[in-house]
Amino acid sequence: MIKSLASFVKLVNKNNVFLEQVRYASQALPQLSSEKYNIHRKDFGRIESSDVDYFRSVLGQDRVLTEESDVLPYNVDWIKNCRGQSKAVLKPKSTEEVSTILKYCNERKLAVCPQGGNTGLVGGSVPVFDEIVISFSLMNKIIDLDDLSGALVCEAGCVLENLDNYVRERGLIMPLDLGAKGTCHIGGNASTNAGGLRLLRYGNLHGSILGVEAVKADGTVIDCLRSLKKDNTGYHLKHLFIGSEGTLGLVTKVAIHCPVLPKSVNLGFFGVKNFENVLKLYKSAKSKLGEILSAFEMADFDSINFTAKNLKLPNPISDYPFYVLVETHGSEETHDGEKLTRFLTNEMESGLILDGTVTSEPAKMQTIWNLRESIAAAGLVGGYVFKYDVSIPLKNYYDLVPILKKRLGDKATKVFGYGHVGDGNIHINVTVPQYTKEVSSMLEPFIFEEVSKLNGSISAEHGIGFRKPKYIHYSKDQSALGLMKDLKQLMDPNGILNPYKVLPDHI
Ligand code: FAD
Ligand code: 2HG
Ligand code: ZN
Repeated sequence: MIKSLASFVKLVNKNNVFLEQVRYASQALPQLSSEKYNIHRKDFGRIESSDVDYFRSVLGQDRVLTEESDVLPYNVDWIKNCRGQSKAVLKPKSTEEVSTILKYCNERKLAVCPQGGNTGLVGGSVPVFDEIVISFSLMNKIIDLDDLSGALVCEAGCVLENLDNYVRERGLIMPLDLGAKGTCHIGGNASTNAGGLRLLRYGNLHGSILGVEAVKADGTVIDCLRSLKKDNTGYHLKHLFIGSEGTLGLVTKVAIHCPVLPKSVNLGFFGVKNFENVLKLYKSAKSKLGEILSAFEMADFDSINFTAKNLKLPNPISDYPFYVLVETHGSEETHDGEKLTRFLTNEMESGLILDGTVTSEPAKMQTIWNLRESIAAAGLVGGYVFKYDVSIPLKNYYDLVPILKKRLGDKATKVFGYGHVGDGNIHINVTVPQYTKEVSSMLEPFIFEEVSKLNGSISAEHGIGFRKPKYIHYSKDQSALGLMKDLKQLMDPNGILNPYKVLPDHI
């Protein structure tokens, strides 16, 4: 049954090729963030040549970048919406160096912006004014892997895909996977509490991360780098650094639990008539596939069609209003095959699945995943894309897409919705020929108000960063914001860590 459903996928695309192509496709630079969003510089020190001399004395000549052309890529975010004005990039190689740099910056009140792979989608990874960029790209050592417990300990600058390749060779996988895996760092993942494609199965990073080492603003190294699954000794401090987007401390090392490499993997890509049927299919997948279900993703027609056309990727099935991607991770091929066959037979007969392809061949699975993972980049080809990563209770999950289409009319090239159904997280992308304040103000705060009315969260994955502090109150109560402010004051009294991000000015 499964084999007879399989259709042929001709082209195999190497992962992340398009990520880089899109990133460097346009030479146009975004307007300075401070001007675009009318931000006022806070009262920080200004970097002087004596500071550069000091940094060079700690890091050496080569690991302090000050040439404008060298610094530029660190000033511009992936989506090309934000541009900072940093004059210096520091590239530490050890925790001790990070600590020394921060102690100095804190004393001089020099603001810093930590940067991992710079794939963040909310402007958090680039400076706004002249914050000094601290890049983790040279802190990329794997420290230890316990293949019995699955605990991996590594430095913050390890690229997620490199870690995944490393642990796979040893019978394990990383507990998270995302389209930016070839570029993003594990430290960036921890700092954003990244979700991704298999959160449904392996949970979020607050669960998978066993411990962290982080450096506070004053240079104090906080050692919470335990590799234990259970450790109830007092406050769970690691959580302060997971998802705080570099505003409470700089993550220098991570201990993370890696699940066992599944022996049997299957991937289905199905055409579905309407969104109601997507939800019915999800319910059925949960009950019929049970513990082997590892991903349940959906994309509407425009998401897939636009991506296939813009990035010249093959769509292995014909056109449908909705697409669903179902993946299983299991340990026994026959057992998984039987379950999958039952699910498919049932849902093809019931009409929930109109057509589709199922495969366990790595190259074919890669082609399907590549199409899904490339949706994020498709909107950047020849234009600009407003991105939202909201979570909404499932019954209203897709409601905002038609509402926004109607609201924007021909002001938008496309409005499409896709995402992690299993996590209640939809990505809404609005593509336009270029960024304009007019479209921006038609979208914001409207979309956040609607999400709030639906009891959702204004950010399910990408965080608050630079772009959303003024909207955080739609998802955080005043009492919680007050505590966030107190924690920030306690851990970073001079406010030098990633200023203008996450916390709104007035709480
Ligand atoms: P950066 O972008 O460099 O930084 C992100 C934030 O973390 C910034 O605020 C930065 O200051 C801070 N930071 C970085 N490193 C450190 C550190 N060591 N210590 C303290 N603070 C630090 N996100 C998802 O959650 N799920 C997805 O499925 C997903 N898919 C994506 C697909 C594409 C194609 C792209 C471009 C992005 C996607 N993202 C996704 C967003 C992004 O990849 C994640 O947020 C990722 O975790 C960022 O990692 P990074 O190393 O690039 O961090
Ligand atoms: C995804 O799930 C990412 O593909 C990116 O979180 C979403 O770019 C986006 O809107
Ligand atoms: Zn996502």
